[in-house]
Amino acid sequence: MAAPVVGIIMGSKSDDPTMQKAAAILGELKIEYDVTVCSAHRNPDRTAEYASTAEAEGRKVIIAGAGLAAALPGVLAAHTTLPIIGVPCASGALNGLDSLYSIVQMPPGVPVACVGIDNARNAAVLAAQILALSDEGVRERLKEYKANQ
Ligand code: RP5
Repeated sequence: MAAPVVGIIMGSKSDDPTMQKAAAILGELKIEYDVTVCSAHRNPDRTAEYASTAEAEGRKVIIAGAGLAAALPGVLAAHTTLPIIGVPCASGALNGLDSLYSIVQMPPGVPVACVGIDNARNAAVLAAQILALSDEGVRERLKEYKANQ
């Protein structure tokens, strides 16, 4: 069975309250998604497998949230050419600045889109904008969403 077009993945269950904001927007825009908890550091093999199989499974965009030394979006990007949108999650002593820098400072040739700290909502809107390039229904719902905010 095909996977939903958007995969939301996060490094820990503790990121869920932040990442639910992305899920809510995708639901509002009637975009299919699923949610996975998988840490780049604690579950490295499963993370690589998730990214390596994502395109063949039918995914089109991945939204990846992580805190602290947030390797998850970058590790996913290392294993797929699908667009990855990283969400730096605020936690720990540096309150998300560490995650922001980890996600945004990718080496040349392996980009990851990065939204603001805890701004999972923008990650969902950006994912919708990517899908809207080839999906007229999403494009129309997105226009309405943006006009009404
Ligand atoms: C990161 O470490 C996770 O993304 C989370 O933001 C942070 C803390 O994880 P827990 O110790 O709460 O599981 O990998």
